[in-house]
Amino acid sequence: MTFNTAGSETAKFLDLEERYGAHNYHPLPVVLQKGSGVFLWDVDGKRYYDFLSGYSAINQGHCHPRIINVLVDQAQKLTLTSRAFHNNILGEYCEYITKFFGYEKVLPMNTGVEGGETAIKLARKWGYMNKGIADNEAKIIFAEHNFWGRTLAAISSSTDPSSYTNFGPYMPGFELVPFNNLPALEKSFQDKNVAAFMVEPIQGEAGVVIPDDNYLKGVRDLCDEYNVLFIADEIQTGLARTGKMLACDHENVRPDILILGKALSGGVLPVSAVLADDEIMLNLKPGEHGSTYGGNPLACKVAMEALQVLKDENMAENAEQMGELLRNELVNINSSIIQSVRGKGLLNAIVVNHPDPNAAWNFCIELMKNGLLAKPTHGDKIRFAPPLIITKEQILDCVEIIKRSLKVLE
Ligand code: IF1
Repeated sequence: MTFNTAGSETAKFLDLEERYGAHNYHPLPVVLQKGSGVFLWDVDGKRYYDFLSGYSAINQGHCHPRIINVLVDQAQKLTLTSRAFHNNILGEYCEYITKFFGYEKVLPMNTGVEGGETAIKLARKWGYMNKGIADNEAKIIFAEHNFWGRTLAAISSSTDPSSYTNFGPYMPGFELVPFNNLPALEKSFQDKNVAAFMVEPIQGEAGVVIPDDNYLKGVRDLCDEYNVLFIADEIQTGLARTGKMLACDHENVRPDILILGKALSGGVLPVSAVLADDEIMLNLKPGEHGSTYGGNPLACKVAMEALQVLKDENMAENAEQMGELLRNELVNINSSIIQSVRGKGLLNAIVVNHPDPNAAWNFCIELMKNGLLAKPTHGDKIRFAPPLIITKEQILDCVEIIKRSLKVLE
């Protein structure tokens, strides 16, 4: 890695991680120590715009004062009881989040991938109990280039070799169809053992891939026609990121199972949730699913405040407007290096067009030097996803940083 860290504390921290931490990531060489709103500060006190937002966990902005207040307040009272006992916050949270999203029940978990695992268990059990699928025959359909985490089940549905290679054997009962392809989906539904189709409304890890208008409506119709559950993974697209509270709201579509994570805690602690109606959720009996931390009072309090903040501060509307502005400004740069700009709300990506395969990485290093943090994915794509509280003035400031940084590639 070529980045001059002389005279700063940065090298010391990079070295510690390198020496004692597993090498399962390749971060930008920046060491952060503080965050507030749309900004991050490194160990030398340099300020950056955050254009990743913890992979969309920080929709509400870093250390949102209302969320942090609730966190600190509840942390001084009660943090964890396990589900062996009741706590005085869980019930209130269940009522709050089910009414917020319009489902009969919620199952609280911690990470996004656990939400995905939970949804698949629910779909399989519904397949056996409600659809009449024979024992151990249930199938779940996924879209190619899906990403829902890194557990053994999640990598078993992956089409990305770096996710699955050398980690087999894989989970049976998973099948793939192309994303944004309703005829292929309908073909897969001819199999009576299909219990569910699990899909991201916009594919995040794949590089912010937006399906055609009415794709989600089409998925909803096919699922109804063939008695297949529609599982929406809104872990990344949800919670105002794309300009609506849920990305499915753009098409007024209601999934049978909704998975939420990331910004459900505003980036404060891992909180995920699976929402469904009784017909699906009540198949789960005591002892059949759960987790030590799922539904803990600290997480429940934080999640309620994180959701309420999104609503009170109209973050969906701001995401819609600022996203529009950002994409227009990026398109207007008219640089041959930016091959395309795409996105919805503040979930955006650019595709870099340059003969050097390291161009996107080098561009991100230059952005970093100029005070903006973004990360390349799949070599040539860069996600631009700031916190949803970003202002017009800040977006325009960021566009100037992007313009200035492009010069390094020219
Ligand atoms: C990492 C990307 C983002 C997700 C969707 C479930 C999960 C994720 C749609 C699992 C997680 C992450 C995790 C993060 C990188 C990342 C990511 F680069 F892979 F594509 F966000 F854009 N469903 N997404 O996007 O949630 O268990 O991690 O809480 O470093 O692995 P989790």
